Amino acid sequence: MATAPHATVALPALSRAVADWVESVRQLTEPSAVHWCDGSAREMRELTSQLVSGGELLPLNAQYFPRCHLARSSPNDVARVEHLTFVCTRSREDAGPNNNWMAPDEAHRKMRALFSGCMHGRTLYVVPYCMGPLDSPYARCGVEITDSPYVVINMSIMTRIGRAPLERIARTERFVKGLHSIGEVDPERRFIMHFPEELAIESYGSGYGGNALLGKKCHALRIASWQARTEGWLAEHMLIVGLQSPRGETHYIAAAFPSACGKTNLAMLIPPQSMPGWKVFTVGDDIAWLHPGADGRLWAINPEAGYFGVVPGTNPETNRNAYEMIRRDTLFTNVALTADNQPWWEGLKSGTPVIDWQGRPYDAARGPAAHPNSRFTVSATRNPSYSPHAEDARGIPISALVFGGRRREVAPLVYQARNWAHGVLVGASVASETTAAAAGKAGVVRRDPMAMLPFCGYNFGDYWRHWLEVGAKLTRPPQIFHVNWFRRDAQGRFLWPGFGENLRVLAWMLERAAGGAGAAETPIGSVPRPQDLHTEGLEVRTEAMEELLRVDPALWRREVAEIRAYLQQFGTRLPAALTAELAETERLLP
Ligand code: GTP
Ligand code: SPV
Ligand code: MN
Repeated sequence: MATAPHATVALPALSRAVADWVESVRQLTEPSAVHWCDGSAREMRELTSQLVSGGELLPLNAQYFPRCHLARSSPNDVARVEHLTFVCTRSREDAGPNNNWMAPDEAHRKMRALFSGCMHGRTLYVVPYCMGPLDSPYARCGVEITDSPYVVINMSIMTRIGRAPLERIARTERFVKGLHSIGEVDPERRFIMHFPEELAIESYGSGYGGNALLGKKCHALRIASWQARTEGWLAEHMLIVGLQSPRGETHYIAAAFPSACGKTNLAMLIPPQSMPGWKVFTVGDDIAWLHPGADGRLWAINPEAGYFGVVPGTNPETNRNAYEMIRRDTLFTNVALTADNQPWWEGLKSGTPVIDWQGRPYDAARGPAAHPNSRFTVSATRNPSYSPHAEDARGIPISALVFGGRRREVAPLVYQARNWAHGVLVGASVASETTAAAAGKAGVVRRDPMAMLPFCGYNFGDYWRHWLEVGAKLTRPPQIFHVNWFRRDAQGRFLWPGFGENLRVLAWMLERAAGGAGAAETPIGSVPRPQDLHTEGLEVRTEAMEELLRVDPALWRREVAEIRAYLQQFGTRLPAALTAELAETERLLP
């Protein structure tokens, strides 16, 4: 009898801890089959054709969109559900006023009732995954159990799945346990529960990205932020981008903007023609894990391997990289279709929608053709600007950290914080209009500190303290900035052209970080004067530019009062340094 070669050791035999957990979930959920994912291309091809046969995936026009598919979700399941997302810590205070909280026992009981027998007639998929490059000491592993093949395909694009992560898990037998079932896809029976003290996630009743791809927001932000606090690093809702100047120097920036506020676009921007010699390299578009390095700098890895990006607004003018990237090997969710079966969305600027995102004949009276939160899932390797250092095990060093929001008024185009503690206050004060990425009304301004309101797995007061402590460890800390690409004029038009033109602002930041470039000192920080920015070839009227860079003392006094009221709800957990920085800003305001 021949002995099996190493590579064919059955997956369930690799890790005792994983196998035991899978068995206990099998007994609870009672699936008709169990499939351990090896992550091979063949496995994904087979799964895809199975879904195509079953009508759950529609192949798109193979001439213009080879190997692309469309998935349509239930109309009640199109976005994250923040009101159904909970952090279940032993102490309510540890979750903080920024999270919905439920006692762990109660949450487990509730979820057990939902999961009990929920996989009858379905296949249970075991998806071992690694967040971060497999050879990186900063990477972290988990296993998602799901009964949704759509989730499996997404996870295979968004993370590194299969045998290699399972082998890594087997070395320590430590992993994040993520249990997911789409259940009945009923908003009344839907919960996304996090148990940071147990490294566990339980998600029921939704197949949508952030609710169901558990490696992403649930693990890489909520659970990881908790772990990061105990281990001395940061898990952030940030893109990571490398900028090579015409002199040939490359510097990296990490930027936190709330959901659907421009991370993917900034991460892969195309330099304007009037800025020759600049090159842009994407490291990540949504999540950054930041570690203080032995050299006193802050180092970043992107825990993800793909992009789950907003489709509407993507076109060859706003972002040719993104537009080209999603023409092959891409999974679209909730977009519309043209007569010849090409995907269509608002802001595409060509083609005509014939079928809307719900599969009905398109009728403008019923709203947009593509859902405003329609998404693409695509491998990062498809990105024309993917950085050659994106998978470096130790990460890349960060020169500037940027916070930003979507605000029609108040926040200027860009300003630089006075120092790290002030920068933490600037991050903690981010306000932004809500978007279609989460269920609820869009366009409402709310505080979204560090763009982490929906994603921080613990009390914001403790989180800001942790930010201050990480800063104190850095002898060469990144400079901290705030941006707003979304200022509007009285007619509601954007004052700033955005997209590729944002490079002008990033270039100013890098010059500031290197100790050059001028600025006006204002009560809220350093703001460039028009002459401090690269404006050659920029088509913005002088008055618009002045408005974009204006700091209105009356508006800012009101803003300071609102920030103070917001921060006060964190009571004794609010670090005194933030209160002091806010008082300093107030003192500087005329
Ligand atoms: P998540 O994936 O939800 O975390 O979002 P994101 O921050 O990656 O947002 P994304 O880059 O996908 O942009 C969301 C929307 O904002 C899209 O419709 C873009 O077209 C639009 N957008 C992005 N950058 C800019 C900009 O600089 N100016 C303007 N006006 N719109 C922008
Ligand atoms: C976000 O909402 O910030 C996203 C999309 O990046 S999701 O993964 O669905 O949360
Ligand atoms: Mn996001």
